[in-house]
Amino acid sequence: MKLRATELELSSPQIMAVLNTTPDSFSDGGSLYNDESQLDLSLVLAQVEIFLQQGANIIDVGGESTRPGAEPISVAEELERVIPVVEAVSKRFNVAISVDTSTPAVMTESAKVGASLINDVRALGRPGALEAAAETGLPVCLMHMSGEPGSMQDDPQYDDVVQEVCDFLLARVGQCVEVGIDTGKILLDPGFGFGKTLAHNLTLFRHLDQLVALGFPLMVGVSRKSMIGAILDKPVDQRIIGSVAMAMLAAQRGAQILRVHDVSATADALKILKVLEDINDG
Ligand code: PT1
Repeated sequence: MKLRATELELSSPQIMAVLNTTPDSFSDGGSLYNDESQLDLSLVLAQVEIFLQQGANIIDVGGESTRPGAEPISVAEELERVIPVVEAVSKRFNVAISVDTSTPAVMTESAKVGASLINDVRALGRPGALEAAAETGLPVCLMHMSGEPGSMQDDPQYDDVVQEVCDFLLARVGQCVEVGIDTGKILLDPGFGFGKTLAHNLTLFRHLDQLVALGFPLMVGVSRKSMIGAILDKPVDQRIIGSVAMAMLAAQRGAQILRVHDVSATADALKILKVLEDINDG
């Protein structure tokens, strides 16, 4: 799959580092803001440099929080947060940049300033998103979410969560193909924590092979999420080891992109996995 500046090697698991431009991220809120509560591009570039030294392959830039309970922001506000960051990172570093957005205008404008991948938790479901994404020519990651962040955890229900997530994602792939997005440019993501109970998340994880079998590169994001908090009974600042363990298991089960906050720890875990798998190959 072709991403700007780098041909992404998806045969070995890639690390996507989360760069939150929101002042209220659930795990690292506001760390890129200066004392005057302004998003500070020099802090952004310093953070990206650290991520790259730690082994990140992709930088995921998001301006709208989608954690449970989060409310949408205006298009103007999202553009104002995201576009300068994508532009600055793209000018400074030769790294693939993904833009975590559901907003057509943000897709269009980010592509112009150097984004390599559109990561949409609403699977291009907003009006105009399919067309805007197709127009950019960029690869897209389609994620499953049941409901909207503000209410998605109120009472999630499925008859068969694995089947329903697979059916939803394949239907969205169909929509993409209809607007001219090449199937070779599509990634899928089951959307851990997006309108799912702990039991739903665990069932999906146990059956990750069924998502891999759909035939598209799989993205998995479990980093620091409440599902890990629920298993460990630990607050968000004590979920790193659990997150890395789960990311490593996802990689072993065939996930090609791991969306993480803790790049260095995840990179170590993946190195262990890689040498073990190389030994199996030899
Ligand atoms: C994800 C993802 C994402 N997650 C993709 N994009 C978030 N492709 C943002 C919790 O339960 O998994 N895949 N963009 C962050 N969203 C959440 C959801 C954060 C749930 C926290 C929780 O704590």
